Amino acid sequence: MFHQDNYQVTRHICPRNCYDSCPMLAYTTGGRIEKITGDNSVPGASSHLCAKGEQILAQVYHPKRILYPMRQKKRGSGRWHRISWTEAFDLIAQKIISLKERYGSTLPLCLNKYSGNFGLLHYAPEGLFNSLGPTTQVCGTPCFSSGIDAQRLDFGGNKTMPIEQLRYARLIILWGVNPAWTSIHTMTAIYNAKQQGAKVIVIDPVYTETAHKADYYIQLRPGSDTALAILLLQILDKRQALHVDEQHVLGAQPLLMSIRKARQAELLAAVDQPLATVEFLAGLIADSQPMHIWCGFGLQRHIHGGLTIRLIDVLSLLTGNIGLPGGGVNFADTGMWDFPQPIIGRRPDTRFININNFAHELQQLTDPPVKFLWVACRDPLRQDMALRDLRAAWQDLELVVTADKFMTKTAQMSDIFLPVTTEFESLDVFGGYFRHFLGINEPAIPPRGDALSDLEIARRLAVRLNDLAPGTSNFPVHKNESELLDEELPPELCQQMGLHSWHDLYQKPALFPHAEIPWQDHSFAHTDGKFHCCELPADLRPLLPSSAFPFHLITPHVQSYINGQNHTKLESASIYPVVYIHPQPARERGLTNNHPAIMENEYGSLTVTIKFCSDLASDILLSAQGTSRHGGLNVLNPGRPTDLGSLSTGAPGVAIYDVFVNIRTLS
Ligand SMILES: Nc1nc2c(c(=O)[nH]1)N[C@H]1C(S)=C(S)[C@@H](COP(=O)(O)OP(=O)(O)OC[C@H]3O[C@@H](n4cnc5c(=O)[nH]c(N)nc54)[C@H](O)[C@@H]3O)O[C@H]1N2
Ligand SMILES: Nc1nc2c(c(=O)[nH]1)N[C@H]1C(S)=C(S)[C@@H](COP(=O)(O)OP(=O)(O)OC[C@H]3O[C@@H](n4cnc5c(=O)[nH]c(N)nc54)[C@H](O)[C@@H]3O)O[C@H]1N2
Ligand SMILES: [Mo]
Repeated sequence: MFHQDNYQVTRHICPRNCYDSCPMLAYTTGGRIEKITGDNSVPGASSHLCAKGEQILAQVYHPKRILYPMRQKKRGSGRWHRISWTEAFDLIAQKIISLKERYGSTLPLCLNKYSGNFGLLHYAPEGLFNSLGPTTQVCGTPCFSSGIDAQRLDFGGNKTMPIEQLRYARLIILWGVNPAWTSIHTMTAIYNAKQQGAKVIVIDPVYTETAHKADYYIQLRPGSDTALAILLLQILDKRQALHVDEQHVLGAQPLLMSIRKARQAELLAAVDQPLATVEFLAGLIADSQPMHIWCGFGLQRHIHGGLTIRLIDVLSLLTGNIGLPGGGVNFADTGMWDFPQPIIGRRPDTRFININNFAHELQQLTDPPVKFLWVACRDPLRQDMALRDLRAAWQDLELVVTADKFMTKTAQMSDIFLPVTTEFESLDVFGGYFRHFLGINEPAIPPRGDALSDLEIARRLAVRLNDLAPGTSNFPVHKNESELLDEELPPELCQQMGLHSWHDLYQKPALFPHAEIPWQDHSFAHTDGKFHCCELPADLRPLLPSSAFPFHLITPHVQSYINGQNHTKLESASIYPVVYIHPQPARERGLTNNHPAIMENEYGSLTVTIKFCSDLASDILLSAQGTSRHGGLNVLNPGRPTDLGSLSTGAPGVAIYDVFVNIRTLS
C-alpha cells in the first residue's frame, strides 16, 4: 500500500479465470474505493483494464450484492430471510454431523468449486472438506484440459512464451481463440507484431472481432481443425518443408506415414474449404519463420480437441518453429500448478467426480449418495452441461449451501446463502495460467456488510463443527492469512521468482517461474528428453449436424464480463438468450429478426431471441454464453467428453461446442 494525492493505493490482481490475470491498483479515499486501474509496475503489465475489469468495481458496490447470510424457506421460492453467521454455521454444522452419523461416512458431503477466484487462499473450501474425512469433490475443468493433456503428451509439460515475444514472429495464427474479447492485452502485443510486419491469420468458424482485425480469416467447419492440420502437414510434407530431427523427436515417421495415407478429398470436405485456401496457408507457413500459433480454449471444445492440439504442436515442431523467439505454440502455462498448495490438504481417499459430467455422476452415486452440496466460485445451474439432468439431481440434495456475492441461478436453488468478500476486502496471492503474473490482493477496505472470505468461512465452520462434535475437522483454524501464505510460498519458491518472501508483492507484482522461449534447446520434459508425436486414430470425423438437428450451436465467451458473471448487467440483459443466425436459413423457417423462436434438440428446448447475422455460415447458430437473464443454453448441451483431459485433471475435457440443434417459430 502507498499513498498518492488523497488516495490510499492498494495492490491487487484480477483473480478471475482469464488469460490476462491483470495486476491492478485500487484507489481508496474516505473508506470507499473510487477507481481501479491496471498496475504496470511489472514488465508486460498494462495500465488499462478490459471491459470486464470495469465491472470489478461495480461488483464491489452493486446494490444487488448480497452482504448478509440468508436462508430460503423453500428452494426456488425466493422467500429468503436474513440470518446470523452463528445460525448459518449451526445449520450447516448440524447437517454435516448428522449425515456423517447417518451414513457412517463423510462421502455424502460434496464440494463443487471452480474458478470464481483462483487465489491460493481460496482453496480453503477444499481444505475444509478434506479436513472432515473423505468427501466428494469435483475434478477436471471445462476450460482447457484436453489441450493441457495434449501439450503434456507432446512436450512433457505446459509452457507459454511471454506474449512480448510476439514481436519476433513473422506469422501469427490465432486458432480458435478470440482475444479481442477474452484477452485484450494480448491484442496489443499482436498489433505491435503486425506493425513489425507479422501477418495475422484467424481460424474460427465465427467471424469474430479478432478476425476483423486479422490479415486473413479462414471460416472452417467447427471441429474440423484436425482435418485442417493434417492437410497442412500433407502439403508441407510434399513440398519437403518438414524436417524431422530424430535426436529430439519420437514417433514422427509413423505419424507422417499415416498423414500421407489420409485422403485429401475427405479432409477437404471435412473442413469445407477449397484446396487453394489450404495451399495458401501452407505456403505462408513454409515461408514465414518464426511462426507463432496460439491455440485457444475454444479450439479444443470438440470431441477431437486434444488430438487437434497435438497435430498443431507437430506442425509447429516439424516446420522448425519450436524454440525460436516468437515461435512455438501457446496454449496454457501450468507453472502455478507446481506450487505446493498445502492449504488443500490433499488426501488419497477423496471421491472425485467429473465437473463436466456433474449431473450424471451425482445421479449415479449411491454408495453413499451425495446429500449435502457446497457450491463456491461457481454457478453450475447456469454454466454446467446437461442442465436439465442437473436440475433433476438437485431434488435429492438435503442441504445446498452457496457461497457467492450475488444471487446466482445456483444460489436461487440453495437453502443457505453465504456472502463472500471481493478481492478488495481480504488478503490473498494469485497467479495466472497464460501470462505469468503473480500478485497480491491486499485489503483495500474492510469486508462489506457481514461478508467473509472463503477462508474465514472455512475457519469459523471448522470451529463450530469441533464445538458440536470434537475432532470433526482438523482445518488449521489458528493460522492467520499471513502464516498460511508463508506455507503456500516457501522460501525456495520465492527465490525462484527473485523474491525474498511473498511480502515483496506489496511493493510490486512478480512473475512466476517460466521460460522466455519455451523448449529453446529442444530438450523436452519427457524422461527421454524427446518430443512425442501423436498417432492418428482410425476415425477422425468431426461430429456433424443431422437432418433433425441441422445447426452447430456455438456458445463462446462474451466480451464484457466473464462466463455467467453478468451480475451487474443483468438488469439490462435480454430475457432470453440472443441467437444469431444467417438470414437465409432463418427466412426458410419463417423466423423474423429480433423475434422469439424455439431452439431445441433431443435434450431440451428453450425460447430464444433471433438476430440476423450475414457473417455466419448457414449451418451455425451463435449465442454467447451467460448473456441472458433466463440462461438455460446448456439444457441443450449433453456435455460430450473430449478425447483428452484425464491425465492432468482426472477427467476428460468437454466438447462444449459439439452441440446440434434445430430452430423454429414459436407456434
Ligand atoms: N471477456 C471474457 N474473457 C474471458 C472469459 C469470458 O467469459 N469473457 N472467460 C474466461 C474463460 S473461463 C475461458 S475458458 C477463456 C476462453 O477464451 P477463448 O479461448 O477465447 O474461448 P471461447 O470463447 O470458448 O472460444 C474462442 C473461439 O473459438 C471458436 N471456436 C469454436 N469452435 C471452434 C472450432 O471448432 N475450431 C476453431 N478453429 N475455432 C472454434 C469460437 O467461435 C470462438 O470465437 O476466456 C477467459 N476470458
Ligand atoms: N454454453 C457454454 N457453457 C459454458 C462455457 C461455454 O463456453 N459455453 N464455458 C465453460 C467454462 S470454460 C467455464 S470456466 C464455466 C464457468 O462457469 P462457472 O464455473 O459457473 O463460473 P462463473 O460463471 O465464472 O461463476 C463463478 C461464480 O463465482 C463467484 N465468485 C467470484 N469470486 C468469488 C469468491 O471469492 N468466492 C466465492 N465463493 N465465489 C466467488 C461469482 O460471483 C460467480 O457467481 O462455464 C462453462 N460453461
Ligand atoms: Mo473456462
